[in-house]
Amino acid sequence: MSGKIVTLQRHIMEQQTLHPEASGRFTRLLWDLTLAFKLIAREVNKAGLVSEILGAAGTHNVSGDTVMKLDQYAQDRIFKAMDHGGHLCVMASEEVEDIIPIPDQFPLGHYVLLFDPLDGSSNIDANVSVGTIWSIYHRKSRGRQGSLEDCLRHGYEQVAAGYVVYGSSVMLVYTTGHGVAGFTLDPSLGEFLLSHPAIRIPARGKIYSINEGNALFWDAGTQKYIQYIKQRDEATNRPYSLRYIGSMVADVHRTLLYGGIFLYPADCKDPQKPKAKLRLTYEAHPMSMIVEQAGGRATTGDMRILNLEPKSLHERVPLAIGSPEDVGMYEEFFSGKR
Ligand code: P6P
Repeated sequence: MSGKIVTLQRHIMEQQTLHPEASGRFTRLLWDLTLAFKLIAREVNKAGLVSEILGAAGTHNVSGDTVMKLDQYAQDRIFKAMDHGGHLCVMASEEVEDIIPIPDQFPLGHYVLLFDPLDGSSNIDANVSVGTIWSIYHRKSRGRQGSLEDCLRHGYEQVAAGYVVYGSSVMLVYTTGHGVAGFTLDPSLGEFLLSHPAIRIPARGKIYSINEGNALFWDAGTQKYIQYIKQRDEATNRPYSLRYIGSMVADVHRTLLYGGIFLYPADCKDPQKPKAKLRLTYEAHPMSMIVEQAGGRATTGDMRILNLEPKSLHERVPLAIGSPEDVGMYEEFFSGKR
């Protein structure tokens, strides 16, 4: 292992050389985004103190400041880090109904930022890992301000995607289309240091991750698949183990590193109207770019996630993501071939 210490900033600069057309604006965009992540990490780590000692969100702490809910804080931090840098023409957030224009007093840029500021935040009071997920696109619209058209894109148009998982350590994982790298925050330096230079997902895993509490509402193919991987068969390396955190960033991060499959299928209580939960724009697209760049796959069951183009900002989609052999087998069950 070379003793070379690579900071995220240095890695981003190196990635820039892989994009001859890059002007440095993209690099500075990522640097500004990284500052927001460090500030969010600091607050998330204090969360227990805030809710137990300084008062729960929505109250006032000892210094009289209003204690923001952490997802509001994360939303606010990212907006304030990104609204003035001149990199973006528009933003959109899982926390905000409509697109977020760049304030008139600030310059506009060439990129579009879509993000989920704090995914899994309902777990925060139990000190369960939560995360931030983000996607970057080139703008598509002409004219001054960006528009909804810039935000409703096929997943394969993403220029970059990444997540930060605020867990036992704070890790940032991202791709610009040339593989996947992981960085661990060194709080003493305030720097993300390269800890996983080239993440590759195992071809097949032994872990499945799904909310079994919804089992009665899954489609027949999903039911059959889950039953299959739970049966004992040493020759085919079964049964799989179940791991489910209930925070997508943490569940997908484990799947990326250990292999296996994460699934959030549609709720088919009403077979005529299947209901999905995860957001295409803010969760499925970015995570799918990352996992595909690491050699994995991501599907609705019968469509590649990155081929989908949302009709609305908060569109939801069923998702199966992870090791290529596991996702491929799931698709066979989903389609009824097995
Ligand atoms: P359930 C968190 O609220 C989230 O959007 C994802 O992070 C997570 O995978 C999913 O919902 C958990 O949903 O229904 O299992 O609690």
